[in-house]
Amino acid sequence: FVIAVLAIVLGLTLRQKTNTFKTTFIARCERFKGYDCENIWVAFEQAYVGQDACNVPMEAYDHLVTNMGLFKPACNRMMFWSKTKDVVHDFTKKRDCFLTLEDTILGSVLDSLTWCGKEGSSDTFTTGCPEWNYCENNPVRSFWKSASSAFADVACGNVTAMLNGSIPTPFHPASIFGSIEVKRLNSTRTRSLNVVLVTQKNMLTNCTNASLKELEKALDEGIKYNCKEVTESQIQDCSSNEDIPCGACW
Ligand code: N1C
Repeated sequence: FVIAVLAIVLGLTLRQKTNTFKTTFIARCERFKGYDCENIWVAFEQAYVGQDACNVPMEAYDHLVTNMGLFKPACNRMMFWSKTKDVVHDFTKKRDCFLTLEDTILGSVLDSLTWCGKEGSSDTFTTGCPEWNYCENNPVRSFWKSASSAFADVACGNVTAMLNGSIPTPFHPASIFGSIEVKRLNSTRTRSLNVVLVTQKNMLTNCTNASLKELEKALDEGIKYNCKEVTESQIQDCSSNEDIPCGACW
């Protein structure tokens, strides 16, 4: 009897977890008008539910990411980033100059969430899921790889990337930006990649950094490369001053 009660309580706790996660998913999704969020949830959940949490490849999200029309190109306004999440989103929250993956419906819904499934269970778990580096094919990492691919595939015109000038190697080939997005930029759609190297007062790196030469080399031939060192305070000034036109921020 005690075991039965425990099993029911545990069952309800797990059910609760799925519901809390799903509630967050649907609530965030509904901030975007004109989408069927229940339908998006079903397509999302089928990627990892019932699967081993280290055995969800990025292709598991193909249906969600490629068949549902959730990524629309915004030529000349696309913004990529690596190791600059806070600066970038502080800026994009306040100004309408650029579009990041987190401004699209899927990126916005799943930003900073953790989820996984378990073999033999139809629940979504939010604890006990593998860390980012614990195994390659975990549901969270595979999702960001998949969504980033789709986002880079629609990039067009002049695209921007904010990289971190306060670390020794601003461009990491193994990051999502380096391993997925840069490789998928296509010269028939994308004219240039403009790196904004975000620096602090005590600048550690500048545009001559060796890792940035690697970035330039990794680009599809025909895509122009530019790099500019911009201080964090310059970016913040532009965030808080609507009178500065987007094109004059740096
Ligand atoms: O590995 P990264 O950066 O180079 O990935 C950033 C790159 C961006 O251009 C985005 O388009 O890839 C996309 N992306 C996200 O949008 C995103 N949102 C939240 C990649 N990762 C994202 N996250 C989380 O940030 C993710 O769960 C992981 O933990 C970090 C990766 O950030 P990074 O190493 O700074």
